[in-house]
Amino acid sequence: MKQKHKPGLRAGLLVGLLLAPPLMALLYLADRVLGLPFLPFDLFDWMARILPGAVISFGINLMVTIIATFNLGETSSTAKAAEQLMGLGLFLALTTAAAAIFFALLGRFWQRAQVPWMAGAALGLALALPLLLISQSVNVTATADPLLGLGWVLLALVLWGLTAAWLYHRLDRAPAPAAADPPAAEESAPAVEVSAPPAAAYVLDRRQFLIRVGGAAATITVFGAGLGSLLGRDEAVLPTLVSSIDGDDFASGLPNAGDPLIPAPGTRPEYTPLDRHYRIDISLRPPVIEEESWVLPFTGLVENPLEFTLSQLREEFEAVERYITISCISNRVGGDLISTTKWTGARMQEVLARVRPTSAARALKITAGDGFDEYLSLDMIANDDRIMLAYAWDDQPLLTRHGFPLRVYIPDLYGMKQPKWITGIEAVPSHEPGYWVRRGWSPTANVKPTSVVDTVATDHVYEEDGQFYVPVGGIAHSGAKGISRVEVSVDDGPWEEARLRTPLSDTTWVIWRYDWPFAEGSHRFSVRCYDGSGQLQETEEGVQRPNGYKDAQVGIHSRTANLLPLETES
Ligand SMILES: Nc1nc2c(c(=O)[nH]1)N[C@H]1C(S)=C(S)[C@@H](COP(=O)(O)O)O[C@H]1N2
Ligand SMILES: [Mo]
Repeated sequence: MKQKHKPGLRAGLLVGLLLAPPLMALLYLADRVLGLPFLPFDLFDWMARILPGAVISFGINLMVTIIATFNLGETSSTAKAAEQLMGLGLFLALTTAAAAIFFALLGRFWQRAQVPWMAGAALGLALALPLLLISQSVNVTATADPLLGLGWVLLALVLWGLTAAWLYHRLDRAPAPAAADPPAAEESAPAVEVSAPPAAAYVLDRRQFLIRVGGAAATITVFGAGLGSLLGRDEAVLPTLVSSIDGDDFASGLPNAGDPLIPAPGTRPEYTPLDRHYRIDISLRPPVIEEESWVLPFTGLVENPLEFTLSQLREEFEAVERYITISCISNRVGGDLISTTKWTGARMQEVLARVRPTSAARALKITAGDGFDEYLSLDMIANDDRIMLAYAWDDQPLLTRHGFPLRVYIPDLYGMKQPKWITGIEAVPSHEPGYWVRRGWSPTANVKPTSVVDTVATDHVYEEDGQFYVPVGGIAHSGAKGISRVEVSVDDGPWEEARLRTPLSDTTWVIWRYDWPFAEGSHRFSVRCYDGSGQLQETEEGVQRPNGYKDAQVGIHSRTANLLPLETES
């Protein structure tokens, strides 16, 4: 047997890397099957709460840019997946660093021949305690008894610590790799030799032993994660009744079905299918709220504080239906963080009439199941009967990710002002900055007019009276201000008026279409819009930041298309 060093920092790193995936897989399995907390996501969500607004907005911007630049797919789901990966990476880094430090300390201070069990348990506890506090403060998905969650986290991490201690001991006792062994032969050995008698493990050298541990870790990971995703239940999305309006595939049933203007082929669906509605929120997974245990307390400066159940909100108030486009303030010009669906809910004015705010009340503080909050001024409510507490989207109860059981709608504001998963409303004496405003975003968050070229339908060129045309089209949106005019410019030529389709409502986007007299070659199509009051959209590219706060991106959207020569009949 050769001279060898005690396992140290490097061995600890390796062991940490090997142990993290099975630990995460088991946590995931328990999360999916028993509703226990999933620490990696909690860790990420907690970081997102405590990091300064500037760091968060830089991160969001960078991610949205990367997704757009590399065309990685639909922004909100891609971003969510990327964040979830970051959560796993963060947890892996944390536990690996802990294991490395643990090994380094043992290498210096543990001289005995026994397994350092106590030290391992202490390591597990040292990690479990802060993680429990973190989970306690941000977790909104665990449905199991909190006591069970506490026990499970302690158990899982102490087991992890004990495993690290045992591995330390085994690596310490194992012979160093024999110089004569050809390393290639070792590396190609199967990871798990199931049939090998356990006693043989003791004569394995460090490298062989670690390969076995890696095999076992991989098995547990695949088993845990696989079983977790198999057994976990996902939310069913009923098919959207009225779906895409896209060229010939023209939907009826929408309020503007009779409008003669057919969108240019390739224009996004005027009514977003529910499973394609963008989604943005502050947690890696949406809070799980059970209808049976949910009530809406309406308290604070009111003469008649009440608690509403969901069925009371549905039955005791007129059900208002409205087609609505909402957009995220982080949407880029031409981005996909904007969608349209039909909302159903109770008028906030009517609900207020029941609780009767006192004369001292100025605003409503709306709190949400994920720790999000926003303020809504009573003046605004008094002036706008469209503000609603919505419980249905697309004629079905809100999906969990879109705010079940209740969310608010406030016309003309970006999504950041409109809490989902409402858990309480309180009348308060003053309007305060809400969640995103405290992190530096616009205190007003009024939607800015924006227009997008969705399509230059080069494969739908048609002839009329001896002239060829290419259909160009897209959307224009301005919150609740309406769109009065859309103009298109080709190759920086004059702005020409586009035709507008009647919108689904005065709170949705407008579909526009412009049929351009065909000319061969590469051409750039740009669009701009005017809101309902005739105000031209902002045309300079960038983010408008009066007073230093962060606001939506603005600017002209363009799309370049290469128009091939038409085949002419001879
Ligand atoms: N409780 C809660 N409500 C929230 C958010 C959130 O993180 N938590 N995000 C807001 C933001 S930034 C946007 S853009 C909209 C998006 O709504 P959607 O995900 O249903 O499309 O929800 C808003 N309401
Ligand atoms: Mo947003």
